[in-house]
Amino acid sequence: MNAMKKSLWVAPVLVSALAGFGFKWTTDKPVENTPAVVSDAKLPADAAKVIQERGLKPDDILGAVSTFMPSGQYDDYMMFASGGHSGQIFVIGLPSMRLLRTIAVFEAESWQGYGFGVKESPLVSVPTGGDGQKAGWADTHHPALSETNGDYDGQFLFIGDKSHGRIAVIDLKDFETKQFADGPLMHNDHGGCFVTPNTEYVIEGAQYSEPLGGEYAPISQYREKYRGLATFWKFDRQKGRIDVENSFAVELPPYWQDLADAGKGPSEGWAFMNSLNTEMATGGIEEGNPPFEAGTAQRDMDYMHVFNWKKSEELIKAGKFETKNGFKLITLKTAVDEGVLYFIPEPKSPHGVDVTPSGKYMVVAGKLDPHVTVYSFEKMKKAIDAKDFEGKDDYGVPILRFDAVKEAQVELGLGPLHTQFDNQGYAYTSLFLESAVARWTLGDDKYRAPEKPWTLVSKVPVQFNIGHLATAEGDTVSPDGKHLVALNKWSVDRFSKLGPLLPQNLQLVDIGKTGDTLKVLYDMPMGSGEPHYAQIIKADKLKTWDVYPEIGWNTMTQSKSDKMVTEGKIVRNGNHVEVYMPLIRSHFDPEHIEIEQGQHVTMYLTNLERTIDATHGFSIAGYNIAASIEPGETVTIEFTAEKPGVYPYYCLEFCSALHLEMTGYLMVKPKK
Ligand code: K7E
Ligand code: CUA
Repeated sequence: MNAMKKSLWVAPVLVSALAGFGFKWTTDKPVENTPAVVSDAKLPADAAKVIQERGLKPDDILGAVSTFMPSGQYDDYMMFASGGHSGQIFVIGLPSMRLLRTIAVFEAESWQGYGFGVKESPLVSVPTGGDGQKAGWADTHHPALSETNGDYDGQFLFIGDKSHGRIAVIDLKDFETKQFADGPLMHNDHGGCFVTPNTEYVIEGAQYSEPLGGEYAPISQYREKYRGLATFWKFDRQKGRIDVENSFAVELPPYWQDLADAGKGPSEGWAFMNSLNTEMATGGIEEGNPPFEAGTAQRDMDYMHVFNWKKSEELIKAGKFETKNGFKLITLKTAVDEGVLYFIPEPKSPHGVDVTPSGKYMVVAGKLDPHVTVYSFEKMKKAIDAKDFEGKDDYGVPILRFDAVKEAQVELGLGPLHTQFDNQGYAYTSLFLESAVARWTLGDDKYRAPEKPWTLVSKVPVQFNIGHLATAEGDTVSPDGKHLVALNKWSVDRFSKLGPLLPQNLQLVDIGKTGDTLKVLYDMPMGSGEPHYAQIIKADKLKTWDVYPEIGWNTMTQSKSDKMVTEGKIVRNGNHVEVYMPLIRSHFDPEHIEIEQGQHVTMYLTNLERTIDATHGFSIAGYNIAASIEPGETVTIEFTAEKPGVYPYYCLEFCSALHLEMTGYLMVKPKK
């Protein structure tokens, strides 16, 4: 195609695309007019040149203008994506797909001064003073924003660590991690975390069954000694912390519990959790057994676990629990006897379970089944009340009849995993094997798509092998539609050559229109960790602080610290040296700290700045200390001065023209 012809179609598309975004034209000629329209519109001539040189197609231009944010303009939505085995959380603006921040969660991160000596943090794994020790790692999968009445409220964020079975709590006032809740019964989790509609509980499902509480049992005793688990972490919103004392777990058969979702609306008070490996395969290819991948895929059906968590809560209040490793545990027997646990057959090697916005239906995707299966909560409830069971599993858990509770099955394609929703009556399911997103219609009354209910409407290919997907507020009671992000596992050939380890590819998909109109707008390489799930919140719901409310702020108590000073001082008390140090552009006070080898040092550093973004850093290289002290913050650093010598300390953030001069000396006199 020659350049002239290209500009013939490029120009009107660009014009209409721009017009759709409220672009004001300076030309008085009709915009459809002709190839010359681009220059008539006083677009820089260079823009048309770029379009031609790159051979941009209409959809490319639409993608570009849809996602471009001029400097200083804010994104409408914020996406919180898990970091996979980077252990962190990524904050991404939508529609620009700009990475705005990483939140250090489970792993040390020196820019945030996280894990390198600052005491105001749940992460204390990197010792200071010595040669340092390896920080731990984590595998974050599912972030969960706090909810009020089933809608994101923008206050807190939780995330699960699959590798250690932990949940972290992040306060969205300052985007800092405040707490790890580490369950004492299991070494791993996966189906976590998901919150109940008013964030009463953060739900965490275990994955790989094991003897509870860290006990030992040979694999030959799998059926008797190994167990699954669901943990309900009680959240104290006032304190902004998980209340471990009032949390509890439910003992489960040794199936591999997977993702969960909390009921809402009519299903509030209930929770739904998938499982796989109801075969109870124990692997061991080296001994001639079928490998896990085959052993776990023999049965056509696994079991959705249906929990009545409100009733479980009552059992806890009534004392009907055991205590194991100091943690409240509802035994499997109690769960069955008291009617807080039911099973529902679900095909086949299920992965995601997602409750529709109305709370009436649960959508399950089976990795090895081309359908999604939709269950009706009303039918479940009826079957439970009528004790309409097809039987019990080996552990006595009643199994509801599939046909009695199924509402619909929709054939979508290969390898369906996860489902999200919009405000037009559509559901979106990721198809891993097919590398596509399927749009299909809900037969729900909350939102109604124009097409027939429970039917596949369209698919859009994505690049490649999509895991989760996230739509704007798409797992709440009131999704926003507009944006969908496909979190693709493989990027293959999408980006420049980067060596054998490739980034994931996060693709923004326009879902704003009905019907067969899905379009990929933008590719965002994520070159740091592997996002699994993400949640997208309307940006104006976040009420984040610009600077800490008062000078001398303790970020763990979220209140003023009594350690803040405006003038530096050193207090010596025998072997203990306390340094009170204010920071302001561009000096530390004091600039000399003289101590003796072996003395114990506690430093209280306060950033006196009230200016937005006037962050200072503090580092002592030889002592493995790195802090970030944001405006108003007071941090505590503690170490024993084991190594003699002279250690310059300096500010890590380029805070002013004289930032290089923001320095001082720690002088550690050798012991005689
Ligand atoms: Cu499907 Cu951990 Cu939610 Cu990965 S999980 S994709
Ligand atoms: Cu303070 Cu650089």
